[in-house]
Amino acid sequence: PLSIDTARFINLKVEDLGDGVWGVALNRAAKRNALDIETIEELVDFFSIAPRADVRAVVLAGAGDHFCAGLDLIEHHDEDRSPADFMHVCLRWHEAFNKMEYGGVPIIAALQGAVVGGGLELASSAHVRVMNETTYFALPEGQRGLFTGGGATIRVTDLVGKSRMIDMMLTGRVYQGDEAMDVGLAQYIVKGSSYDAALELARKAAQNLPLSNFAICSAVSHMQNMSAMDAAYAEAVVAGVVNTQPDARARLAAFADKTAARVRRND
Ligand code: 1HE
Repeated sequence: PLSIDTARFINLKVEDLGDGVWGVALNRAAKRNALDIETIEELVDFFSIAPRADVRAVVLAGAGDHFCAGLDLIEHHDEDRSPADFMHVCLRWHEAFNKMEYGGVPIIAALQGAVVGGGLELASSAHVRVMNETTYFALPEGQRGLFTGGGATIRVTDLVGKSRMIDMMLTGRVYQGDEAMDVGLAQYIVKGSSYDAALELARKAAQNLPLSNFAICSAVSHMQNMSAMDAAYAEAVVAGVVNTQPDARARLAAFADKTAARVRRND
């Protein structure tokens, strides 16, 4: 496996949290974790290495009171970019976010405060989103004279559906609390620390076999881009590999000899 040199990250705080769980936190609280070029490059870096570095799950977080304010508007203003320049910026965002969504390493996002614009694009590239009472979601691009460029047209639309996506962009609608849950922006809402809750989920996911997690956090996304026929075929092929992995035999044996936990309803 590759090793991860945590010291080389500047805008990200990268930490080994033990048992294969890693923390990746946007670390520019003073700028509300706005996504500048350097931060995106560091995300590309980390998520290029993670699948080959025995990373079994990631908690994706933001330092301070807000998860992420989206595109660094000051950098964008100062750079006064050409269309081609900004296209290439967006392509780097896609590089980072595709590596997250398709990389096969479970990513649990811990959300607090603003999850807006590109911040929502980043959050929607994670596999699980945990919010709390402070979390709010919006796409302010329309109001700023901008458009989404980091995959929101695909991933946020997947989460909330086309009509809600267009409404968010047109009117700047803010979703928070149970309503945000109901429309699909997050899968968990907790009182207090979304980080602690996300870490607990990451620790749980990290106990699965890595090859199972690879399939879950890569194949499902790939299959969405396929025809139903191709997806069914790909599913059979993936299951052929995953469901016969030698490491699964001990888990199957534990079920057979009745030592494995049974699936029960919640109390
Ligand atoms: C920033 C950014 C930023 C804050 N780029 N510097 N995204 C937005 O339209 C969201 C813009 N930000 C906000 O609405 C607010 O800043 C927040 C709700 C996130 C936080 O509010 P608040 O009152 O806590 O902070 P603040 O006083 O507004 O900002 C604190 C500092 O963070 C300040 O810098 P300072 O040097 O003056 O202290 C802000 O300039 C800085 N800051 N947000 C740069 N976004 C690939 S296309 C994607 C398109 C988009 O993402 S559009 C995103 C739009």
